[in-house]
Amino acid sequence: MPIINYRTREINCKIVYVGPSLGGKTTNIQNIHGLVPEASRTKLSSIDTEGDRTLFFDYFSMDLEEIAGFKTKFLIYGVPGQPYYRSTRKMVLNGVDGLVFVADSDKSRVEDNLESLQDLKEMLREYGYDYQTIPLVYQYNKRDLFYVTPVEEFEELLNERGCRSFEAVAVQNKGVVETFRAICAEVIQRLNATLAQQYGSAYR
Ligand SMILES: Nc1nc2c(ncn2[C@@H]2O[C@H](COP(=O)(O)OP(=O)(O)OP(=O)(O)O)[C@@H](O)[C@H]2O)c(=O)[nH]1
Ligand SMILES: [Mg+2]
Repeated sequence: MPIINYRTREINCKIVYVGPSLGGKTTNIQNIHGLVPEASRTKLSSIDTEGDRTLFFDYFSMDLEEIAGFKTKFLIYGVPGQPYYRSTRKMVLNGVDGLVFVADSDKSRVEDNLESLQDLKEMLREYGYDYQTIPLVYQYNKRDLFYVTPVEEFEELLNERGCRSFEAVAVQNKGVVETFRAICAEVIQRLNATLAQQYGSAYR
């Protein structure tokens, strides 16, 4: 559920990038951040160890146009993918409105993708969120590698809900915007439904 503040007429929607370590979450977020005009975004905060691994989490926020008279913001987060940082991941998932699962197409990482998805499902359950209905988009990243998991196999292994999915080469900024647009559209759709419910027929 997005945070809707009726007094200040503000809405915050939280989008979280999840997936195995080194799959490309931070790369996606850096690229999106670079595309948003400076005036409508905060700085990107990222804390990495050596070797690109996120130590804490990635975060920035961006302003959207008003929706139904509400100032609307997207808060974009990337979790640390390493198994060791589960408590940070769980904290970041609190209040999530939309998820992007960035899978690593490297053939040798099939198990890591599966483990990461399992871990996500467990954390959502611990919060009482419904994995079957939460807005979710898949990104099959690193399609530039030689030995990749075929898309059909990913669809079967990971995408049991039949969510929208995108192939990507995040280092070349391919598929990054398409993925982001898709999750934004799903989150906005959900938000509109929520507002319509609360305002009834007065809301268009
Ligand atoms: N070949 C290739 N490398 C990529 C691609 N996307 C990201 N990488 C590289 O993969 C490494 C890890 O990328 P990150 O974006 O830091 O991965 P992450 O998912 O944030 O990793 P954690 O923070 O540990 O969870 C970096 O060296 C990237 O340059 C891609 O599409 N193709
Ligand atoms: Mg990272």
